[in-house]
Amino acid sequence: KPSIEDQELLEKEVEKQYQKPPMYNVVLLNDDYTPMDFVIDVLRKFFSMNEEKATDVMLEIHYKGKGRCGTFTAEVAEMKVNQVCNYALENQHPLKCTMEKA
Ligand code: TYC
Repeated sequence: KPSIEDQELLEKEVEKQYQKPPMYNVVLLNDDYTPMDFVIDVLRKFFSMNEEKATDVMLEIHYKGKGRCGTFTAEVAEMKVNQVCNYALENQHPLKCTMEKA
């Protein structure tokens, strides 16, 4: 039979889980046409990366096929994906951006 202390610990764990919202990675996909500088621009503009970090992430996407731009709640991740998709469309680049459960 679990002790009172054990039960209290368990309740605290359950409570913590309810307070944690599900998180999502915003992911950029590689393609053959989007200029590297444009991807760096996107990472700096929408994900607040400095030049060095943005270049690292861009190259990771370029060589590995995809890369994580950041991790957010569902609402914020959706907003980032929309912003990036619209910006790519406006500039006529085929850059693809999606979100996946973290
Ligand atoms: N592969 C592109 C090129 O060689 C660069 C690129 C990087 C494109 C990342 C998309 O998400 C991307 N110009």
